[in-house]
Amino acid sequence: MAKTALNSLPNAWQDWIIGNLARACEPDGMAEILVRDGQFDPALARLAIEEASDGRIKSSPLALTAMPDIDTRSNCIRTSDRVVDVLLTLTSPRIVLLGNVLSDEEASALTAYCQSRLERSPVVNDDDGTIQQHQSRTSRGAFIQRMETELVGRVEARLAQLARWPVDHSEGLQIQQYDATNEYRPHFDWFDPELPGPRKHMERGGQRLATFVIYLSDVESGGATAFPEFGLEIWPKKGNAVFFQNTDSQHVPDRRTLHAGTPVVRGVKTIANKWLRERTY
Ligand SMILES: O=C(O)CCC(=O)C(=O)O
Repeated sequence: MAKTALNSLPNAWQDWIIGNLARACEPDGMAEILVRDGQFDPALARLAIEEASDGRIKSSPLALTAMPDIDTRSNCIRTSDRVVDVLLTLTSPRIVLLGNVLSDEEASALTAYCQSRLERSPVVNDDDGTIQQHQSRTSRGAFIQRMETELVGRVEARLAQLARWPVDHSEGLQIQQYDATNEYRPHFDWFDPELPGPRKHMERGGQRLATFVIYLSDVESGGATAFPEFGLEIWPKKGNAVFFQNTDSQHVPDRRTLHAGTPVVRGVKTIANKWLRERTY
């Protein structure tokens, strides 16, 4: 078999795979480390391990249906540059509230960076996929390119480690700012594959499997992220983030993930969205 996946990895990682296989390490755990610490594509990681084993192990079907998810086996997660708190977890649908994802300075710097670029936020048109203003979403927003600045790259690498999902399988950050009375009425983040407009957006990168909403500000009153199907409301706190899976493990949209940004009553709410895609985006 041509060892293309294995050979595409840096030599140090190739040696690491071969060494760990020789010590009979568990392939699933190895793949997890390759994705988390090496930032490799999950399918590439599995294939490289399979190639290095000379056919003794096979990629499990799970690798193909892998989902972004957060390791919530303890109350904190050590990423390479920050200790993040696990504040609340829900198993199904999968929702995790995280604390201390961004420092106060990082949240303020991201907000300041985008301030001059904010424009009325759009939604995707169901018929043709164009993005248009709509009364259901009254915030202002701005898109940031992936790795646009050192800070953006640092935050994206941290989110990738938390969700164990490669940076290149995600959209750039989308900043949203809500003044008093602004809101985003109940909606889904997943694209409806039955509708022509959203289907166009799936051509690049596939489905939006999971979402991070990162709170870049505190809000005096109002502005919760609400999940009306099961009565959950999450209050914005600067530096915190909520993560949720938009689909089941087979990437089928989950209607329980209906959610909203409820109207801000007093103060200004600023968030950064990060959508994690099925494939390279
Ligand atoms: O504002 C929020 O809390 C949620 C935002 C949201 O759902 C979105 O921008 O897609």
